Amino acid sequence: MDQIYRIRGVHARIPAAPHELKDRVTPVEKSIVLCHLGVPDIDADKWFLTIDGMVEKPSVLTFEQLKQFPFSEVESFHQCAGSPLNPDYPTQRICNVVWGGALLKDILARSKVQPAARFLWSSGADEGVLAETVCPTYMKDLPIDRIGEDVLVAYEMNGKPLLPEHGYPARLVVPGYYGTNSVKWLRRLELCSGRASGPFTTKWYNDAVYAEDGLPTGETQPVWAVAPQSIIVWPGPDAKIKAGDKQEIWGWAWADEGVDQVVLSTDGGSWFTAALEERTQRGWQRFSIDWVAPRPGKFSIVSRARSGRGNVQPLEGRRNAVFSVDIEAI
Ligand SMILES: Nc1nc2c(c(=O)[nH]1)N[C@H]1C(S)=C(S)[C@@H](COP(=O)(O)O)O[C@H]1N2
Ligand SMILES: [Mo]
Repeated sequence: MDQIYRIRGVHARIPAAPHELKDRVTPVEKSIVLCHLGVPDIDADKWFLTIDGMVEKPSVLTFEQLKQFPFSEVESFHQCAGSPLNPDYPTQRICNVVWGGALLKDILARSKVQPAARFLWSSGADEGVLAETVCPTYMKDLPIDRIGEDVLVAYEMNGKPLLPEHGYPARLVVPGYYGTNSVKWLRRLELCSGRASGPFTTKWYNDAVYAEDGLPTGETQPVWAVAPQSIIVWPGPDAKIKAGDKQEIWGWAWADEGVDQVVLSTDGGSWFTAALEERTQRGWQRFSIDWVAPRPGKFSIVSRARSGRGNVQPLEGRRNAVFSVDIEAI
């Protein structure tokens, strides 16, 4: 049967600006939305999920059966890697939400994954054309070792059923990985020995690997784990700041493996270490520092995060380049 669509073609919600992201848990209406091919219209009563490939017992789950698995919630940042056609361009398409649903490992345990399986391929109900490439489905993959504790087949976002544009009735959620890996309107999970074959894992979403000297090595790596990144929430570009008064500069920082340091600069040269909270599950982490604008005039405030593995945000030229906000003290 042909899929019915609410919206055909690429669809996105205008992303909230960093200074609008004051809530720890982003309300759904301020969360990011990115649909490459359209928004399919799916009836939960007719929905089913096929689990096959390198498993002992291929199976099909209905929505009712999905809801019978133990329910888990995971707080996680949720970030779009940006346009696959322009992967190095930095964006701040980010939010932090609470996903609810069944643990993927529980679902797969029933199907008995064969030991030789290395990747999980996941496909959505959507199909269409992106940049003149015919996409018979939206298909992504992830290494089997990643399934671990917190990958979900989610049917709730912030305690409510998913909206159609967020993947209703059920989607994959890979906390800590770029949003592109969290396949919406999930239809099929296939266990395989190699990487997935569609355009979203071969043509797009493979980054150049750079050596220490900043030059490309000629190798590529899948757009999976989220690199360290940060945004300044306050002050925003329109904040009124008085020179000589103490201000709290604050924002959010995140990385797949968590962030262990955030430094800030207000003078284009020296870096100061901000206070940084511990992370909760896979959520973003708040950082803050007190600052006194030494004089009236313009300042560019820059934040730079370091991940638990010691990776630091680049100053420019990559999707996770440092964030800066231009403000004026009076
Ligand atoms: N089936 C399907 N899943 C998808 C997409 C899509 O186009 N089709 N877009 C991906 C991208 S690029 C992102 S950033 C996230 C966005 O999830 P959200 O719209 O719920 O925030 O969904 C991912 N999952
Ligand atoms: Mo995305």
